[in-house]
Amino acid sequence: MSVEDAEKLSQAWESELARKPPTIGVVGVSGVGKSSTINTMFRTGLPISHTVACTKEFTEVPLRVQARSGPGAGGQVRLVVIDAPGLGEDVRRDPHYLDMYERHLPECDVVLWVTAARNRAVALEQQYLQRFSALQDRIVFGISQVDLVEPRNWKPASLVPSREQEANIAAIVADRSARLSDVLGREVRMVPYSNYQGYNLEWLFTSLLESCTSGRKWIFEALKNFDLEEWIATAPGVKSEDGLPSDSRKSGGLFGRLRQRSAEQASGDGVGR
Ligand SMILES: Nc1nc2c(ncn2[C@@H]2O[C@H](COP(=O)(O)OP(=O)(O)OP(=O)(O)O)[C@@H](O)[C@H]2O)c(=O)[nH]1
Ligand SMILES: [Mg+2]
Repeated sequence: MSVEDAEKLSQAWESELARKPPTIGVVGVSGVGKSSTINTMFRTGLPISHTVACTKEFTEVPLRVQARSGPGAGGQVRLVVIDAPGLGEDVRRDPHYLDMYERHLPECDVVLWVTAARNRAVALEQQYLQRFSALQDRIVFGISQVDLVEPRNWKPASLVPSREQEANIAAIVADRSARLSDVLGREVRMVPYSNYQGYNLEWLFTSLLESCTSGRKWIFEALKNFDLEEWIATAPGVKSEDGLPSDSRKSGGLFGRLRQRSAEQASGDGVGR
């Protein structure tokens, strides 16, 4: 690429980012761990609850990173993650939440639809997904809380599930994917992950970056140039509604776990996915 072409690309990148930063929406039914996922991936402090439905509004979380490479090298790159209220919380609230989803989801370049590993009743999710089928090509599916899959014998400090859990997680992924594929009429791939164990978060994040299908795909492509460790959350820290410490602090965030994983793999302890 000539110097002039590189300069043009850099200007196009900057003006598109200034017009609208890459935007990822995190959605799904109440309690699956949407806010926790954002907290763990990006070290934010969004309120979470261990007991009752928590997020009530679409909440924009601005993130930024110092770009070291790619078309915007040297500049600041912005990314917006949007935390959504949980669907299915209450029959009286659902119409209002669904209106919000209809208004906000089209603004997202990519949508992470979170389901929980131990929930095998998917009729409600199937209905919601049918309603948003026009947006389905931008949806990435995550199955959260896989640390709770039976026989719940995740070895302390291990970065991967036990063999028995791994087999059950595979069965869950196969079952949920088949049932969502059936209603959406396309093959649905799902990423099993755990915020508590920092498991598969990097795979989830990469899937998000790879799933932008609109004319803004090139912006997401360029984001892949950045080292994941460079992402820095700018949102202020907030404690959970119950006053318990945020999971992100407990696990050290995605990047703390990545560092730990590299160290373990280097010493031969890690088992790849
Ligand atoms: N075991 C386990 N629990 C998790 C995980 N991620 C989140 N949780 C728990 O799931 C519960 C709900 O988490 P939230 O992040 O508030 O869920 P949410 O989807 O944002 O809920 P709403 O805001 O009500 O829609 C909390 O008790 C979290 O600690 C995980 O990876 N493993
Ligand atoms: Mg929430």
